[in-house]
Amino acid sequence: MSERTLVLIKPDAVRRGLVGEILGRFERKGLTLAAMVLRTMDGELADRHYDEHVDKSFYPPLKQFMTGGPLVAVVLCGDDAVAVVRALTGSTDGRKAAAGTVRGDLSLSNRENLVHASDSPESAERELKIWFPDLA
Ligand code: FUP
Repeated sequence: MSERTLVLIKPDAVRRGLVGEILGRFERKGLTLAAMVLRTMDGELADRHYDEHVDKSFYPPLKQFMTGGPLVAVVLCGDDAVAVVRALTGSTDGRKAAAGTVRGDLSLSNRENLVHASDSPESAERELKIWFPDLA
């Protein structure tokens, strides 16, 4: 069933020149772009986006990282897009993520892990409203 999901290509990926590499993996899989913007998160947006994490001990350095430079926010569409994008992204810690995934191939960090991807269709709808409120 066709779905939409939110992907953030994080500031480390922009800094390292990996936006094309990462976006290309999703495009080659067959997912299609529905929206895309280069944007720097402010603290308020970070707190909304990471609502479930704001009280965690790792949140202050995560917030500093995520607000520290521009990122690329993308809406991707396709069959089971949420699960497919999560599979291509890999597990959170780049040191442990499987080879063949974005994080497994390109990240050596549990924080600077290149990509955010919505973890459920419900999260995707919540996050899409935050990042692309005008998208139909
Ligand atoms: P994920 O769904 O894989 O992006 O991971 P989580 O929602 O669990 O975590 C969100 C972000 O918090 C991760 F992408 C990186 C950061 N994080 C840390 O910095 N330290 C941790 O111990 C766990 C997560």
